[in-house]
Amino acid sequence: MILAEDPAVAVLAGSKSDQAVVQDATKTLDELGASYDVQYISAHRNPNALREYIAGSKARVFIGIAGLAAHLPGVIASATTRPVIGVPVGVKLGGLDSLLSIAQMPPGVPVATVGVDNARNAAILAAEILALTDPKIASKLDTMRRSWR
Ligand code: RP5
Repeated sequence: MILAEDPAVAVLAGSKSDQAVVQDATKTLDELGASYDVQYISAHRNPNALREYIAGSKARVFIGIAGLAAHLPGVIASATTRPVIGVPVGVKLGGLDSLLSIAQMPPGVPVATVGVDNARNAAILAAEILALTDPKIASKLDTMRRSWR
């Protein structure tokens, strides 16, 4: 884990039951040299704590991971203009419920949505955003791409 006073990515999940998906994100962020903070805060059960966390965070990108009626990424997007990437978790209905909850945001409040349980893609996309201003992360992304050829 890359320790930093102000982590570049905030990885937020709705429940500890999402932990396996969270770990896919953090493993990839580690691989790409992006610092992050992980918090489990439910948009439904603890909305005030979620808003407080977002207001106090200096993260440049948010990853919101949630299943079922997955409002977490959308609520994060409602509280910040920084980019938000949503990861639907396959809890019921093959994750279609959370996929649609995350992808079908109203105009003006976008959440970049990856596939069901695909937290690795969320981490890569977050790193791509950071790489716009961070050459070290850009170089790690290039190395990762080259390793697939
Ligand atoms: C969502 O509901 C969470 O993100 C999780 O995927 C799902 C179930 O949560 P728990 O009831 O296990 O806390 O809010």
